[in-house]
Amino acid sequence: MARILITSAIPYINGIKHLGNLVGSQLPADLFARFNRAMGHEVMFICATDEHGTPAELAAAKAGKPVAEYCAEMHQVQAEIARGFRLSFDHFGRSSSARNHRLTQHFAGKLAENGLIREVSEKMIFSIDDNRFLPDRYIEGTCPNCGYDSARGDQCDNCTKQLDPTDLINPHSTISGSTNLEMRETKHLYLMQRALKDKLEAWIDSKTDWPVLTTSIAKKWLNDGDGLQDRGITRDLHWGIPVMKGDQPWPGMEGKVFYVWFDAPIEYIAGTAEWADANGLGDEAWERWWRTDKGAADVTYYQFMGKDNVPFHTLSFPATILGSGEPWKLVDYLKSFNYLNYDGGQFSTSRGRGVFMDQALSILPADYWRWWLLSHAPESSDAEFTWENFQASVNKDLADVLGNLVSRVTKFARSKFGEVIPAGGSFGAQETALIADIGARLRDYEGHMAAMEVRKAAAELRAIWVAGNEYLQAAAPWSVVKTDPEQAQAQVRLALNLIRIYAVISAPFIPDASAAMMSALNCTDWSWPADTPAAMRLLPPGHAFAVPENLFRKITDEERADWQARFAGIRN
Ligand code: B3M
Ligand code: ZN
Repeated sequence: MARILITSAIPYINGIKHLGNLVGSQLPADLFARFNRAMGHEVMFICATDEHGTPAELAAAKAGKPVAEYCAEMHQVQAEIARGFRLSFDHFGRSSSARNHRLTQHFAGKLAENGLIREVSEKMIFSIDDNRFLPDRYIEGTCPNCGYDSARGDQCDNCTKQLDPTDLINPHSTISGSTNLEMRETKHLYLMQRALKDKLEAWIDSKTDWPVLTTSIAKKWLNDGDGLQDRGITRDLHWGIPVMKGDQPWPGMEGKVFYVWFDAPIEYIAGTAEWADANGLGDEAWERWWRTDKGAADVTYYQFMGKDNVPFHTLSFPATILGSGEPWKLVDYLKSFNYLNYDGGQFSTSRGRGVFMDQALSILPADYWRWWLLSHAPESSDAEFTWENFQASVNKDLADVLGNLVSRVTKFARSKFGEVIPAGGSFGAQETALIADIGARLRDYEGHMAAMEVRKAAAELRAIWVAGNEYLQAAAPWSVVKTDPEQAQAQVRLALNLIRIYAVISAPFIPDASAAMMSALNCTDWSWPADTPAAMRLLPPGHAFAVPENLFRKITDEERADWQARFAGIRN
């Protein structure tokens, strides 16, 4: 049994995420967590809301609420939606937690002790009309790297380059739109990433099994142009983690907070501590996941995120960890995703274009979305959501292939042999061939799942469903029953066992449908079909079952057209 630590990028608190956000981190992380639990591994799966910084302040101001209240409410909203999508976090934490305050201040203190923090008196952009400094998202302008005209003060969304507000060309305030800006003196802390460059490079070079997308982005920012920059890790904001050196005040830093991207990844650790607190466990319970000197040496740590978050996870956060000089766990495997586009354009939170998580659940159950999103995950390139494709996948894969098999088999079995697994006959050549085929495909499926090849895993799972349909088509128990009812009983017995196998192996993708299949089979044995021939005989003759409700319904053309119109823009 392996020990597997999984974190998903923690979504910003400033509103409900769209399906592109979901498929870029939380959903594939959940797939992987569920698979590893099913394989019998010990899993810790952590996510949280990312509550600090300008995104939170701006959204709270827009909602007319104090920022702490806004964050508390939005955390509940996001937690509820996560439950709706069946995201199986062991803990869904908050980066504003006391645990994260303490840990973030701890890391800053260690970095300072190790000589990796310098204080810089610098001129920052001050908005005269807004009477405040304009860090990060309070300022927008043209990206000096790619020319994109809505680059933010901390990062360009177009080319992913990490920026400082002063890098922007033609900057303006996002509060007032004002360009009446001046440079004013203020003091900030910088993390000396340059000093860690060799260590970071050696570490990244050691990751030969990482996806190309991940390492190419990491190396790009490590070596391109002016190379790795020291990063400002403090801000002139009110909302955030107060700048402290461990539990000591930091002279000259009064009234300032840490930069949101400094504290957000630390929340992965803090979130695990929150999990321990919530379960009444001591520090050793979370430290054994994170401290290699306290039991985490045998943990394998996987991170999931969209490509825009890769620089922060391959450079900034590892710089914090390595620079601390303490034995914290570094990520072992970083799975990153391209973007999911929406119907010929981009998903846009600001313009309300595309489907947002709450809206998705109000139209159809989680499994429909989970299946489409995962089977079309933007792995090797950007992917596109279209309603036509969604309708076709749901109707074909879920309703026709899987749903139909379950309903056909259970109904036929009930009508001919009653609601128990029939005892007659024995498996012949066709059944043996199917068992061998499913067994081989299962090993492929496990391989893809373990390698986080999400699309390939989905394709193999679908192929396993199809193989069952093809077997039924060829075996035709509905004809055989007329001439050789014993043989038909054996076929039905196999098919009912196949449904249990489908339930178990499909659960990481479509957990609700799997639960419905298991409950119809009156079965609580979720054991993974490692031994396929044995798994095909697991439900014994005489075992009672029931015909389930239809697992999936089809999406009609009218619905598709209606939804297409409804989600074209401007969320209201
Ligand atoms: N909140 C950005 C995002 O939601 C950011 C991720 C933080 S991961 C530590 O895409
Ligand atoms: Zn750019």
